[in-house]
Amino acid sequence: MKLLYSLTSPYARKVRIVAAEKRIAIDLEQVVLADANCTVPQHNPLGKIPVLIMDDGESLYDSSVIVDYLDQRTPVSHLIPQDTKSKFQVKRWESLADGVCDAGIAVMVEQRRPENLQDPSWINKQWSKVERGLQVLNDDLGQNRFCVADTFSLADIALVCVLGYLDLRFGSKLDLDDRYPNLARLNASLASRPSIAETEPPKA
Ligand SMILES: N[C@@H](CCC(=O)N[C@@H](CS)C(=O)NCC(=O)O)C(=O)O
Repeated sequence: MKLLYSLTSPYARKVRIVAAEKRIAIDLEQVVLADANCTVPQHNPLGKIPVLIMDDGESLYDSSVIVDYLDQRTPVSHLIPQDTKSKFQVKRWESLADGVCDAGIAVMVEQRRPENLQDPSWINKQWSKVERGLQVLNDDLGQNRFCVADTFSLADIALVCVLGYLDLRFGSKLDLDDRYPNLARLNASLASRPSIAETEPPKA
């Protein structure tokens, strides 16, 4: 199996962390989506990463499908709980964390356009999704040790990925420690876990 990814993609990082936690060996191929000859659209018509190319040439996307597949591939340390209630709590955390990523990326893309073409109301709308999403995640986490059912899961992984991405792109604008202290605490406590430390995005 081969994963098409980039070092800064939070969705691809989620897959890399899950593969490491599950001890599933995957070849990694870094891609540059902006390259004219980038092969991603041949494997994912949406032209997005991550894409997992299976040994028979079939491909899987998006990241939530890939992590579900990897989690079911081996019974070793399930990251998506078997119990239905916890399973859908974990999936909701993942959806919200990924949705916050989507909004953060939308802000970054807009801010990279020439200043006179940027739409401040679009930026504000997307940024308010980031802030509302983080607030709900922070409140849901409360003083708990992990996001769901007192156990390390895909929810914690998705959280670490969105926080890593927002830190990379927006740094102190996020004000994580003061505004979302519960998220900051869990993020710090997971930082030295090998699967997480080894996939940290490079500072721009
Ligand atoms: N929902 C998708 C999102 C994937 C995504 O947006 N990836 C970004 C890179 S971080 C991308 O490929 N962007 C290129 C594009 O949107 O054309 C997933 O979870 O895999």
